[in-house]
Amino acid sequence: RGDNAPGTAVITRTKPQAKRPNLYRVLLVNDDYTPMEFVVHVLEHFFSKNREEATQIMLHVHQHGVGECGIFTYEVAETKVTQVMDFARKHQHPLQCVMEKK
Ligand code: NFA
Repeated sequence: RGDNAPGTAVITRTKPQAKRPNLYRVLLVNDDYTPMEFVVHVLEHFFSKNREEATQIMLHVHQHGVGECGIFTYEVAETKVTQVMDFARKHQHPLQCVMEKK
């Protein structure tokens, strides 16, 4: 009762499980108006960078036009982008944060 009939096993998995998630790069985009200190604060607060790392990334974005803040799964990357865009808008800065498939 409740068991499978003799000789009828249930196959639950056929492939070895190796499901790595798709990863997304989150980027900051340079502009002429957002204060450098604001960008450093964003990198510290939303991307857990220390002051030194945050300053390096901010300067990279300032000099090259774009720079990487981190690599995340889709859901986490989307959350970061939304948080940064909301925070920038709230402070009336034009800072842009985007994500791209890695
Ligand atoms: N370019 C901005 C400035 O000179 C600083 C900045 C850096 C803005 C990185 C956006 C991203 N105030």
